Amino acid sequence: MLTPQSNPFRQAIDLSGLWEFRPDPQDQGLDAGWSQGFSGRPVGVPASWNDQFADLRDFLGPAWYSTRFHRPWGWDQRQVTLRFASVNYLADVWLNGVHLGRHEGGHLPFQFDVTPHLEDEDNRLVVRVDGRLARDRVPPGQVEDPRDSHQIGIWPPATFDFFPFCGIQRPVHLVATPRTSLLDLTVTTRIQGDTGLVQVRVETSDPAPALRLTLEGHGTPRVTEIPAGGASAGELAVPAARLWRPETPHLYELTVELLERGQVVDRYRLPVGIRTVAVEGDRLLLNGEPVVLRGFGRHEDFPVVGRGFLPPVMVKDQALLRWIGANSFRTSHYPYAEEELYLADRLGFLVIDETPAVGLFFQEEGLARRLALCRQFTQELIARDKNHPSVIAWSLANEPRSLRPAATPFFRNLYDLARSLDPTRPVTIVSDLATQEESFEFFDLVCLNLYRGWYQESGRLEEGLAAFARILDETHARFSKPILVTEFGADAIPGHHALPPEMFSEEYQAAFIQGYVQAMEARPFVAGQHVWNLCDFKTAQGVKRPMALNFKGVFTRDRRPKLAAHRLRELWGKGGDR
Ligand code: GCB
Repeated sequence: MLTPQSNPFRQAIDLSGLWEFRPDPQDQGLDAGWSQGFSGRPVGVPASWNDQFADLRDFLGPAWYSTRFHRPWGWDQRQVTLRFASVNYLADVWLNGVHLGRHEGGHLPFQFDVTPHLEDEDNRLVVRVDGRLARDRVPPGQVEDPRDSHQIGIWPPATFDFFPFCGIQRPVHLVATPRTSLLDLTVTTRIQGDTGLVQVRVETSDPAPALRLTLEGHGTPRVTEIPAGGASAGELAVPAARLWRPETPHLYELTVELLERGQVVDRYRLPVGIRTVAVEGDRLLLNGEPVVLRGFGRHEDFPVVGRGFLPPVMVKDQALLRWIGANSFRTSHYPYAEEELYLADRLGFLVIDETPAVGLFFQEEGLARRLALCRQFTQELIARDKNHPSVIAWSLANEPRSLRPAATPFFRNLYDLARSLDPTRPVTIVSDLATQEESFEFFDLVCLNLYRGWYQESGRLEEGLAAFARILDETHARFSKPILVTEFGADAIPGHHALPPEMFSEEYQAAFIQGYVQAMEARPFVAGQHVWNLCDFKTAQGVKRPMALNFKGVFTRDRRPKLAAHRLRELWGKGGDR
């Protein structure tokens, strides 16, 4: 699916701003005809609603949004699509009283063809959003059996450790395209000697039109013309290619043009990084060379906007990653805004891109539905992010409660789907079960979350570190694959100091992280060190989360460094490689 773009052939209009909003705790809006339009209280879009209104922090829906817009001049001859970049969790959309459809799942885009429904003036757009937590949703909520959830007794009753923010959280665009247009592009790259090979597959609204592909960025532009009736695919060879890698994230620019009678009728531009990713034995290879990911698990989380789209925070966070010497992050525990990935492409961060499947459990009841949702999310994620050089692996779940027998076939199903959709990237899940996670037999990477010396061996860091080292060695012995430690960390309340270090002090967090990094540096099969978390973040309320915050950030929620941030910067030699 293409990210909206404006040029002389296609235009995107952002509908962000102040919309009308009505909570619907009795679920009466549908019967009361709110789908036809209504006025309520003003709400900022895009953003979560929870932190905008003191009376609605823990309210998860349903709630209604509406806005009005005019059709731009000249658009009556165009194909018009309405695109939502993310609505959490369940969205029903009406335009001028017509139900356009429904989308389930936050953090992934969906769109509707609205060409037949548009009026010249005063178009009424209405969205009903339901963010309630339920056992048959993904991520699930209301799971009370401790065998199936780490999160018991918190409020709201999420089955995951971050606040269940909801609403229209990313931009809503109206996109006008020509009647015959480019629908999708798939770019893959290979390296042969010093030549980069860029393969481009093009999907168009009419089958097999004429196309022109142009790749610019270094040396002579490469151009390929594909005649009408052809394969809608082409390959561009780039001699002496500049490869994309964290230290020098070189981007070429691909222009795809759709031609009718020799005239350009549609155009789309895409940054392209020439690079390969592979797993060989227990090493992860980027462009054929072993690579070690150093970085963080993160969250989209900021005061007032909640999980809302906020470009300055993206820029700030990637600047902090650069400052500290990181080269990587994971989009824990859901896909991040597309802009975050375009930025990572430019700045050279290696991204593990994760679906919203956090807190999965495997009781038979509702399992088929949860699998269908996970398949949908995997498809939508790969469709959205397949062209980013920064994305080097797909993560299909975080910390599933996999000890029930249904877990392994569930993940085999998802693994096969992901590999069939994208054979070019490793596929994994992130687990806290180490050797007991049977699915690591077939996943390409072993991603572990470990908190020994925190949740276990609490306050006894030396014993925790010994347990950590033992688990690394045992897991390596069992699976012989690259191990990425995708989470390790300790809460530190900013300004709390202790000598000797004690839990929740900045010293304990810094010592914990230092001990873990040293243990991983000593093991060449550890291909990734992701500290949990870059920043403190909002959670549900519960006895483990004072101030409803997770304090494992090495930066505070307002992005100030703790002691551990300075310690990491020294340990990671500000970007230096081993
Ligand atoms: C985990 C989870 C993460 C939590 C973290 C913690 O294993 O994956 O979502 O926030 O532990 O701090 O407990």
